[in-house]
Amino acid sequence: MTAVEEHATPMGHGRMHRKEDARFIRGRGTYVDDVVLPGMLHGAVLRSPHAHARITGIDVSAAKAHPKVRAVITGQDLAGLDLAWMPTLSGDVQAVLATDKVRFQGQEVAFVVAEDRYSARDALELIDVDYEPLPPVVDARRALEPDAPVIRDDLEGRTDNHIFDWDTGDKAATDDVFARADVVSTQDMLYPRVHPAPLETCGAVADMDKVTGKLTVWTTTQAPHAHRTLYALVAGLPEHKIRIISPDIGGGFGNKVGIYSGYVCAVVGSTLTGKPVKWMEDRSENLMSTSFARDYHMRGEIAATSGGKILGLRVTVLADHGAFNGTAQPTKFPAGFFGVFTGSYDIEAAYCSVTGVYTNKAPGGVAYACSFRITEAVYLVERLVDVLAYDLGMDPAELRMRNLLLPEQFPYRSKTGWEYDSGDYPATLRTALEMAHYDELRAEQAAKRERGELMGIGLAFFTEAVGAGPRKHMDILGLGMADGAELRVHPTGKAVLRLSCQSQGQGHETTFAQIVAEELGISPEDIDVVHGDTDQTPFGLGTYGSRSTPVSGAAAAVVARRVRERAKIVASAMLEVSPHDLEWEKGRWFVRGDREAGRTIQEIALAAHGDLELPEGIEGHLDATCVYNPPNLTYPFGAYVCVVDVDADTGQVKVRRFVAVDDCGVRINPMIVEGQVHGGLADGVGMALMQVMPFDEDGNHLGGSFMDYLLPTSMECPSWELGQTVTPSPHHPIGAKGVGESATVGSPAAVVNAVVDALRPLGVRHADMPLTPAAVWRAAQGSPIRT
Ligand code: MCN
Ligand code: CUN
Repeated sequence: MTAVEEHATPMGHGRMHRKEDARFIRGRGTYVDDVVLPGMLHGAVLRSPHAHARITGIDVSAAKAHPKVRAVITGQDLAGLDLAWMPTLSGDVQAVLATDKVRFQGQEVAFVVAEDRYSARDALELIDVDYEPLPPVVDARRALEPDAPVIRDDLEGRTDNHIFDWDTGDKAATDDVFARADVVSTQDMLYPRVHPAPLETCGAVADMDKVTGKLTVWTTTQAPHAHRTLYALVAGLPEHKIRIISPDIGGGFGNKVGIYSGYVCAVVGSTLTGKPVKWMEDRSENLMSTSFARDYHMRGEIAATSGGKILGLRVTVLADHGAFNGTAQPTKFPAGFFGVFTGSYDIEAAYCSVTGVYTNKAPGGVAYACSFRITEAVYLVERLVDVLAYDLGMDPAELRMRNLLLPEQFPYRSKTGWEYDSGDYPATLRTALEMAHYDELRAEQAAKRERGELMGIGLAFFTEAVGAGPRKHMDILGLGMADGAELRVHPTGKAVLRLSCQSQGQGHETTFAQIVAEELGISPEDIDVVHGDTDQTPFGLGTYGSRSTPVSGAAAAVVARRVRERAKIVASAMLEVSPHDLEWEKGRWFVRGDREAGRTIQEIALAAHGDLELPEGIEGHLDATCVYNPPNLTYPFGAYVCVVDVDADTGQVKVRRFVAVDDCGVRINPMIVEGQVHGGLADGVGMALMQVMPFDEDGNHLGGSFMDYLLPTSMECPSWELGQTVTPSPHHPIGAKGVGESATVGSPAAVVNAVVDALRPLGVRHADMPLTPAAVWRAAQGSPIRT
């Protein structure tokens, strides 16, 4: 048994090595592109070169004449099948293949199915599309101008680019607080458009079996069950004849929540040709056309007393949703969970309004470790607190400490209606400040400033809301946000846990086995986790918004406890005592007062399948199922301290240190949690310093490769210094909160706050991400500084 480190608990929660890594590090994973079926054909997508243009004609005859081409599909062909448009996750519609217009550069226009990938690509060149270019809307602020071109003229009666207005909080009370505040600090800021860019791009292998009528789709999806239901609704296929398999996934980060045109075209291609059809995007296609993240233009105002007591927050947001409103948010939350923008502070009033607009850019918006837009919300409030500290001439740590919620205020109902479940915020911030040696850092900074050197210390304190539902308040396209789990215990006491969520690298095969192991006292090695196959797993909404641990993790614990209760009844028959006289210790039931008289879970499992006369309530095995509908979200939180050195002459930022103290309640596998935090911190450094999806004024996408769209590497990252506090969630069966997105949510603000702090002697109060050397240099030169 090498998989368990010696300091780990032998079973259950602990730093167990990841079970799935045995195949990943040997190159034995099975990703969508590894799926090869007999007679399989290959699809390729023809994409629009224009950001906005009317299609006046498509000639596919030359492509069809290509000797290796089996089918060419256009929007008109799909219209004949009533498949030209598909619903988006936000209840809008999106073109599968364009019929009338193209609305962003890279939009899908035609699909070629050929005998091999190269021929499919070659044939794209043979398709002749007549475009009549239209002026594009690239800047969200342009979208609402009266003379702006109307992007979505496909929608009936549509005369502008407005999608939604949404607000939250109490406007009158907030205005009131602002009217009597000593200080009001205002700051415009942009959270730029970024892309999740997982290592594996998106793709699908669709196989329509005309004999059985069964459609099997191997596909990159974070939510296989939701995809199946959507295929059923969109294509009118019977749901029991659809099987979605999400095999090993090479990173999701939100990129694999939605359904993309290529998936649907692969299904249509397979239906038309009678052969399996594979479609895999290349890197540029992934960066150009699949879900973006952020793109929030925010104006924040923070009101406070001159002594630094924060009174209120007022926020307006212009949200750039691209050409189709495809963001994956629970239906009642068009701006996601941005409503938690009041952050971790005890304030009197808050109000926020968000306006969503169409632009000629790719749709999307769930993506990139966003916790449903909490990344934007945390960035806003944490930047505002620093701006306020700047205006008040106060230390940002002291300002935060003075305003953080106190442990006795939990459960805390925020001014925008969120019920934070648990926390001891001051303790977490203190831990981070101590780990960083904050006072010494400030002294070092003062000495450096004397010498004209730029060193910055940035703080962020974040609160997240993860684990959507409950289903009563949260659904996606009418599907309530709950998750199922099934646990089978074989006669020999080995178990199989079937889950509705799906790992993209988070280590579910390990941690979910650990949850059951802890509950039942079966070794995690003896518990297999099955996920990502709708034919093999119970219904549920999948993995995103760090909801797997809060929802499916709870389901796993509950279903294990059900098995334990069933085992108790069987044990009572075995021991010939009343179930009431039995007591549980990890792995066995024993007779109260007589520790020797007991039966292990393995013995009980065998007996349940054997010839024992089974008592009422047990038919013959211990298996159980459960659907977990969470009573509330879980609210993980954390305190981050970032230290940077800035070279004023080159604008180069070096992240020297990064202290991250996370509280995600009970940690199932501390090593996996730390890995999640490491990844999220790297993401945050990337977004703060280098990542942005740029467009020129014609709507040309300028970030179509990793030469243009920069991702952070180990070179840009310091050796992370992690700490923890543990405040269990009171409503989660094992007290765990989600953590997968925490570090991405909290870290960008810490990095930006550090860089702006470094530039403080130059009078810089704010600078927008990404803080590339050019941006930092310009800010250091004094123009343009955004105040
Ligand atoms: N965990 C734990 N103890 C806790 C909380 C979590 O041991 N208290 C473990 C979990 O059991 C799980 C992992 O940490 O193995 C992450 O759990 P959770 O926070 O529930 O998040 P999800 O599993 O739902 O993962 C989704 C989240 C999201 S939304 C994005 S985006 C992101 C992230 O995970 N995408 C990732 N981390 C990623 N990590 C990898 N490697 N790849 C991605 O695509
Ligand atoms: Cu917001 S990206 Mo993750 O929820 O899959």
